Amino acid sequence: METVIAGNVQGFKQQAGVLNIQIAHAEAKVFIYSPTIIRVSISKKHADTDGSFAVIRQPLADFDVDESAEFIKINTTALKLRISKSPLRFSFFTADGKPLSEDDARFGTTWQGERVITHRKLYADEKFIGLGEKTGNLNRRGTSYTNWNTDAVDYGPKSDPLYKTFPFFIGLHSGLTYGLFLDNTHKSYFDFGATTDDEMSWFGADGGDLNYYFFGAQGVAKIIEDYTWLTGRMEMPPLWSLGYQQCRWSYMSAKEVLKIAKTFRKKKIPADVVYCDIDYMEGFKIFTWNKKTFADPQGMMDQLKAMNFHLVTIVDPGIKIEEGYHQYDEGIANDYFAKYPDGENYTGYVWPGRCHFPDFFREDVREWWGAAFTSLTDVGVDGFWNDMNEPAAWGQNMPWIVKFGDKYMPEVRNAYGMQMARATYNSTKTILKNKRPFVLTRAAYAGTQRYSAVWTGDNMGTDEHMLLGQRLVNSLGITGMSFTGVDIGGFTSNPTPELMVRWNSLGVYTPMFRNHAIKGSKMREPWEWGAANEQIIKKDIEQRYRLLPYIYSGFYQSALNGLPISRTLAIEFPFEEKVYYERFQNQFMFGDNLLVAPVESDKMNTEVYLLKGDWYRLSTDEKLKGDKIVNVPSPLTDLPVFAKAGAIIPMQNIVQSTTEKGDGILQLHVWNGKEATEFMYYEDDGDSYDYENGAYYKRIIRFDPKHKIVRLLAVEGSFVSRFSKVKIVWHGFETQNKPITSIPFINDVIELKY
Ligand code: MIG
Repeated sequence: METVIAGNVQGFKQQAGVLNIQIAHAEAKVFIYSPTIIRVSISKKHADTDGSFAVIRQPLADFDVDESAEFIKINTTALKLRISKSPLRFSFFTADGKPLSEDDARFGTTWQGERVITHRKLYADEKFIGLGEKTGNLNRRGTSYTNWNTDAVDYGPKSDPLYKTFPFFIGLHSGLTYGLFLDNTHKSYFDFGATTDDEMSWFGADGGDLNYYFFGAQGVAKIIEDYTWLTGRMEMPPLWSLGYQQCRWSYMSAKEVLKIAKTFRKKKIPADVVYCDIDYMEGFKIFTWNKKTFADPQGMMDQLKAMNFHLVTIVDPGIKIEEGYHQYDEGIANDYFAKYPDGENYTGYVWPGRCHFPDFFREDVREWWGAAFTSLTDVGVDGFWNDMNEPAAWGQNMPWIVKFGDKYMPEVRNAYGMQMARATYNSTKTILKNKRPFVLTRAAYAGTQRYSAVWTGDNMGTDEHMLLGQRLVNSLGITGMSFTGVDIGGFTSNPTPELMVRWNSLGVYTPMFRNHAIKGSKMREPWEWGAANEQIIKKDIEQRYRLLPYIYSGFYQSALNGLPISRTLAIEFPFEEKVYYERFQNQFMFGDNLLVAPVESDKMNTEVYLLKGDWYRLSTDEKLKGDKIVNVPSPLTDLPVFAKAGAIIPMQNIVQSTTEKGDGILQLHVWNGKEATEFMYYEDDGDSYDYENGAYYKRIIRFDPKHKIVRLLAVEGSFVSRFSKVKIVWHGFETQNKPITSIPFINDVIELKY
């Protein structure tokens, strides 16, 4: 096999917002999307149409290009791109000339057949974070990864690849930050100096264009903001989906589903969601209900609704080959399935037996398939779970000659799950009219945050997996996926009672709080662990419900600027070494104000790295000095969680579900601190799209220690808060304020002196 190295520039021309550069074997195109985002696409042959599953923005119409003897030069207000001509190499600098990322001078971009790789210089102190759902350490330096969406059942703390593809990472060196998104759905590769004598990093794909977006904003949060500007942000999720979710493979009958829901209510353990895994269907046929065990779905749904429960049902891609089955007949009649090159429908075995697979890359197929959700929505289902969409079939090795749309499987495999989630989301959004659907998908590609939440697949019931899961969640957050969760308790094995309790307490601080277990495992519900453990689990779930006003405001931030809910400490402190220590790398900020330290179930004391500033243990108000490592008790009843000095955290009273209105009092918890702080409080009806037309309630809350005042600024938006009173709860103030009083939660400025 010949290796071709990108050679000298033979000519270049600029037209309508794109710079075209010719070399002997290929061409490069350069586009500018914003002062901090430059796109480079290098290809032996660019396609005529320039499509992307991920990107939702257009490049600028025009920009200036300069030339010198050695370079083609592009400057934005934030970035300098220097393209060397002999040979073609790309180097990015800050506006004041500091190197951010440079092609390896020797190799730049190379081809071996269709495989295309770009080699980059590795800086001595360079660290890498990102790539979404990838195992390993927070700092990915010295490791390598492959993107190839896989049904990774039995994955371990080092397995790769898993279910999802997010070819986006952030590089950190010399006090500088940059991001790089390789928008290519082929099997792709990222090597962060794994085996290159610390000389270079490299990335590329088995085919397609070496098409990347370079982000030059300074600050990790700003890069995430730019990345999610480019690829989109999540919409506000339905509030009910932020409550506690109880799942299992499977609750086998309507009777069992109802029994589970009733038990939550009887035991007064808050919950919002119960799931139906594959066994609710007739012979695993998608969009059917089992006639015996789920004989009266409407009756079941009515009872669930009366108990304020929502139901989420699973749908897999595989359509059973069976004449007389509606989806099969229509799919055949209209030619909606993925094909072999000779036009035959591809067949694979999954749960239903022999199956065909909808070609979700076609709009007509997405619409056809999506319209069938009425079989679920008609009875009142409003949550939809997409599984097996890597796509997976028994044997896990779909032939490479299967065709989706006008492309073969290897070219687009990594986007199949995303297209299924897109079909699910768009159609259920239409069907449910002005109600927000909840969509959860296992496979995903960059941009999936626009359609769906994700969970991290089939993990195990071990401490190691609990900590790994937290890293996966934190890392997914870097790549725009804010609504994420893991199977709490571990999917494929039984956790010890201690681990179940600990993991549940961590679930409180996970964007999606879902307990799920494999068929054949021990029952997993909160009351299955003995009376004492049940009380701890219940108390933790109650804590989740108390925090919902804070959590919902966090989701709003995410919808607004892409900042995740669970944030690795590297977002705020990318150059603080301790953040990357193995013993601290799982720590994260949950929203603006809470630092959470995940810890194994058998450790009753743990070391926590507190960032600079002062902190208060959430459970005790004990004050701790930051910028140091502290050893704190970590009993199963008290996960180490700390509020930042100056934290403003809105809470509510305990309710049994998000449908319950509660006592109408917003509890505003404020922790004393030396510096002024601000919190953006956000509320809306929690289940419609009216917020897009101004029906929200938003106000800034300021803590001003200099003037000893907490000020709630005037309200923005037309929504009437569901709280009628506000009660300030002071933490760590010397003169403990007069007894806590509730005052009217009016729309005008509210001032509270202390
Ligand atoms: O072949 O639907 O990851 O959450 O419970 C297994 C049954 C299929 C895999 C999912 C898991 C789900 C299970 N599914």
